[in-house]
Amino acid sequence: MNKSVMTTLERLNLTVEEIVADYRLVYRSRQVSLIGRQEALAGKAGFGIFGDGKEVPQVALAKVFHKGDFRSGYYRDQTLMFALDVCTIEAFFAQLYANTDLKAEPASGGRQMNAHFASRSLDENGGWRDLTNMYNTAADMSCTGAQMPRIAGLAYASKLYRQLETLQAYPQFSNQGNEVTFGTIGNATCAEGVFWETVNAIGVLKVPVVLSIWDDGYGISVPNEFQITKQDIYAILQGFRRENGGEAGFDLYQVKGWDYLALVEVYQQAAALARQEHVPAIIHVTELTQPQGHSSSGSHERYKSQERLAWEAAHDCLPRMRAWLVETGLADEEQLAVIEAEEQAQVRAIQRRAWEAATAPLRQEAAEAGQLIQALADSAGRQAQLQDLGRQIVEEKSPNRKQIMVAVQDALLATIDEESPARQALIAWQQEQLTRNRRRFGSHLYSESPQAALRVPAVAPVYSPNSASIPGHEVLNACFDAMLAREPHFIAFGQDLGRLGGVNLGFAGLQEKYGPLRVADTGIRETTIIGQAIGAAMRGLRPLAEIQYLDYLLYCLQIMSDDVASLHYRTRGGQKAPVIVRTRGHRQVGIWHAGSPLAGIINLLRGMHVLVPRNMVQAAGFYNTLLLSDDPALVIETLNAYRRKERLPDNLAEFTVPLGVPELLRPGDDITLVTYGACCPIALEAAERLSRLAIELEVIDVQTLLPFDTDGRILESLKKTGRIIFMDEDVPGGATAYMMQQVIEGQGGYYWLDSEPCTLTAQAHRPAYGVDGDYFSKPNVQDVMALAYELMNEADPAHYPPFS
Ligand SMILES: Cc1ncc(C[n+]2csc(CCOP(=O)(O)OP(=O)(O)O)c2C)c(N)n1
Repeated sequence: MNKSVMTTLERLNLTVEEIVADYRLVYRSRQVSLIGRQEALAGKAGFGIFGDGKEVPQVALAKVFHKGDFRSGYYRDQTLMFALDVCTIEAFFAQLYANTDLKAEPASGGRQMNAHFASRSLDENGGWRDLTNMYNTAADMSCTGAQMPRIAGLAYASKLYRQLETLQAYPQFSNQGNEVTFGTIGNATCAEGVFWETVNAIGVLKVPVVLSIWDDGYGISVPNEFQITKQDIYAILQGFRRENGGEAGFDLYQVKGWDYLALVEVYQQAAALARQEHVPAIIHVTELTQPQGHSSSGSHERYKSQERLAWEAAHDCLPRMRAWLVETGLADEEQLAVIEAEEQAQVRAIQRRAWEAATAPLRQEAAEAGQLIQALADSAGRQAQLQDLGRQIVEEKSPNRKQIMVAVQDALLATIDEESPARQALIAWQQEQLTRNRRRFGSHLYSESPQAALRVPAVAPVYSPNSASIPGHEVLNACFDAMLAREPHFIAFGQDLGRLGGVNLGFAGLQEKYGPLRVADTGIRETTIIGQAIGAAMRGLRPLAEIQYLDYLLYCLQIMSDDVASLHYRTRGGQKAPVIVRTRGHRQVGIWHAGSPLAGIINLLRGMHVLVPRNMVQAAGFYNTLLLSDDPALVIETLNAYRRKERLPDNLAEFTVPLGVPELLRPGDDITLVTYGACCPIALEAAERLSRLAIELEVIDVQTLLPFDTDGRILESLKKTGRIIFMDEDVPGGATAYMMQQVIEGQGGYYWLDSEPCTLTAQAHRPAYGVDGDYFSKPNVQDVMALAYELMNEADPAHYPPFS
């Protein structure tokens, strides 16, 4: 063996066996890609995406990935996942075939496309496993760049676990903050804003991240020329470089993706500094290729030139590593040929096993359905038609559940006028399968653990003659103080939250009391404020992330929707991020301080709870509930309640407000008015005035939009009144339409209506500035009165003659 190679191996602490084993893995991973693509193109998978051309840097990365570390990456990382055994090859194929057996496909139970990796942080009961004893991978998403924001938080957790004395008592989450977060991203995705926002946040937070950019020159068909200024991400990242071993900034590395030894060296250096000194690093891995093109959706010959294709063939990291092994004498042709033959055979055998495992249960279900349909044919009039249906489903080579359910329904429709035990048996089987499939594809949208928010016991507030009346912001301040005091994992951050204590002073004085790590300021970076919370929560912390105003939630709605809200669902209960997002809105003035885009929010955030407390005592009760629960939630405080005085409950730290339970604010017999948040005082004032006109409004505060009135209390009110108005400050057809659907359709309110159900909303435009702008943009007391009166006039014109 070449002497200089030997010296390098010694320096890097590498053995020849290890290198050959790495080559074996690189080759194996390539086989997975080749066979996987064939399987997808043969129609055995809906879609296939693979990590070919990116194998060698990933075996180098795997060497420095320790237990307790986290990966937040994307669909090209199969080799890293195989190296760490986070994903076995059998599990990779199971995911390709959408196998819904969680044991076979532990990342998502068949819910995610292939190459969407996830380790299981939670046990079967939703409790945390020892994260320091496993290789962790935050669950992948298909949206490019979505893996970035949470990197800031995953790494931030290491900083807190290292620096906060009180957290040393929780060793299942961290070994003194020694964990590194490894991010991966494609070159083209570096054109997205979320990349830059995250890089900046990591630099500001000074947290241990090693971020790899896999640069293969393209984003599907679009070359770097159209993606990145100067076509060179490394050049434009230079401003982030740490100067002369200083404190601020990143260490930047550039290395060729086929150069095994150089890669090992770079990863060793970067990971050691990140681990020991929390210095972040960016590694630009260049000259990577994509031998099979982007995915199974098309071929890259359509958009890459002959020259480029020839260049890729010459730089493909697999043959280059092979040639290097032979040239340096680390391995010989014969030895490599044996390895390759073994791997070809093994991967093929594993693929076949995975296909059998994925399809056998479906054939079994098809056989059961076929037999039941056959039995129905024997007892029914339309024998030939049913026999055909039964035979077709049984003979289907790789049936899916959709085909089975279609056949069962067709059989039931064909025998609609018959009554027989065979038909009853088929109906029973259909119902059982529907229940199973709903769970198979629908479970874990919310926590199902003993800490689920809906399981937190309600504890009523206690008042005594001594209970003080204080402004709303002081109520919250006392609440947050108590939360910080009793729960060491609870941390809070946001714009102006630290030194100032928040724009409405909810955290005033708490940074001084609990220190700048537990109550922290952040930059103006809504997406990565949420990312910081997601990552921290995935590592056992309990972050409250503040978004200064509701109107700015749109900046981070994407990541809340794609990551937080879907996390528990897309891992089928394997991961959770119990983030509390706090914001405030509704009742200030102007287009961007008084909006209420609730329908957008609740429709995008299924998987989170959305709470809309009308005052700060209710808000405090919700925060107490959330801290006891492991569900993520958004709390929207109402802007005009900070200065209003409220009585402080004596049991401020213990009382809880249950989710999904509306509160009756004022009883009445004539019309039910359903509302929430800042509309509550408006509804109450209108009710007071209407009472003088002999119209009694029953005012109900729903309090939480997600979940919505879980016990059907609004229906009980509607049964009494027969008339209902849904009111809020969203646009027409917004969250009022949702509330109407929940009550009229969901609770069966339709059957109790004496008048048409109404909505009272803001105008379709944004709220105009000023008192009058607000008055004519939002529903006001006079609007409520006019609508309520109109309903009564229609019902009883003699008693309620038209007044205008
Ligand atoms: C937000 C978003 N936009 C577009 C896509 C479609 N898409 C999937 S992969 C991809 C290209 C990504 O290129 P790059 O980041 O260089 O990674 P590579 O696939 O080359 O490894 C695109 C445009 C997506 N998944 N998500």
